[in-house]
Amino acid sequence: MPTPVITGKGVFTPEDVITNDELVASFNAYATAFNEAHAAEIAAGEVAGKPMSSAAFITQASGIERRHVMEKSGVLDPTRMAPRLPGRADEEPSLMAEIALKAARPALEEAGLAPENLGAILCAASNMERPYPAMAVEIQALLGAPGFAFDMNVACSSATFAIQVAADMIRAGSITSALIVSPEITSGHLEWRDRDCHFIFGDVCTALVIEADAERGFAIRSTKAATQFSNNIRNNNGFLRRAHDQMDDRRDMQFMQNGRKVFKEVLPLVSAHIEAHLAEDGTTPDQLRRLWLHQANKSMNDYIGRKVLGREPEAGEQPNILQDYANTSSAGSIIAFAQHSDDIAPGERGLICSFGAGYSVGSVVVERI
Ligand code: CO8
Repeated sequence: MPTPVITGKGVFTPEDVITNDELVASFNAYATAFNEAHAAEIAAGEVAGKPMSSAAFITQASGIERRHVMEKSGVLDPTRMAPRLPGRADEEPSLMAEIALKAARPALEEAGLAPENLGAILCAASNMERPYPAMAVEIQALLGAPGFAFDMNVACSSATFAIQVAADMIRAGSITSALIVSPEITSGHLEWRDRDCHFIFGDVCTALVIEADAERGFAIRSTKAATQFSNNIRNNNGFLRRAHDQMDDRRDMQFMQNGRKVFKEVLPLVSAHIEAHLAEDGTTPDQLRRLWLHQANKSMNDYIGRKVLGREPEAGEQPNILQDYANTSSAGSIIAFAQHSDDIAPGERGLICSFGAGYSVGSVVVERI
């Protein structure tokens, strides 16, 4: 059976950066204007006043210090609070396809693989720019790749689940190589007017190339995927929207979560998942040189690192990138892997793990060749 090997990694990072201070200044200007405009209703108890946000809270509660976005002026405009991303004609490349290419090209270059030799392309992300035609098929056309391509969405676990799918196809012999791209334009579906979540997300695109029996890279020893239904992270936008009686823009058409419940429920789920996966793989925690964890919250990662390793993780053993990128959904653990794996020596092992809406947990044990 062929061994799937990660041979190329790519990260496209948008130029625009929003610091916590900039974000909070814009939110507080919006909240102040809202409170002034609704002063009478707020005083009568008919409308809830908007409490102010705080940069100190954001850093302490999440570890996030800044985030990259595709377009910051619209997000920071207190009268708009959404990115300015003009619509495109059908003849033009879609925005997600465009950034997918910017991550895919360096990944293919590192792999030394021409797009004409790709077997499959998976676009794995938490939201697609449109339902169809699949983003992945457009990316395939722009790259000039043969074979087949499809989209998949398992929210934050999209990339690790895609690694499992690609690795299984390579082991089964139906393809000999795959490109996985995760273009996450979270700024489009985050409610920037909600203090509880306005700081959480950022935009990015990651790419991985996986090939059969390559002689360099990271061999995929095993993968494990699991899901368990929960309403605690939810977005109710969808194609039945215009069929519902209430057709206006509701809050639940954007990202919604009960963050505290997610925090409490997902931690034991993930720790148990990783422990079971390592046991099935025959890898002991002390054989893991590095953990590339999902990037949602620093305290969550500290907890998972301690639980999996059975001790305090040493510096560099469990790198975080969330301070610079915030939560980039499915791309987070892949950014950590792409930016913190070059020093892993042949024979050393590591674990990529993502978790989030669904709930979903995906993990991958890799070994440097
Ligand atoms: N500034 C000041 N105070 C605030 C702010 C703020 N910005 N926000 C909340 N507060 C207040 C709250 O109102 C609350 O006040 P009170 O005690 O008076 O009620 C207090 O601070 C504490 O609030 P929380 O209990 O909510 O604070 P936490 O310590 O729990 O921290 C976190 C909040 C950081 C959100 C934390 O709960 C967390 O990280 N949870 C895990 C979240 C997570 O991992 N979610 C995964 C989501 S990602 C995913 O699955 C992908 C979805 C698809 C992508 C969508 C893209 C948009």
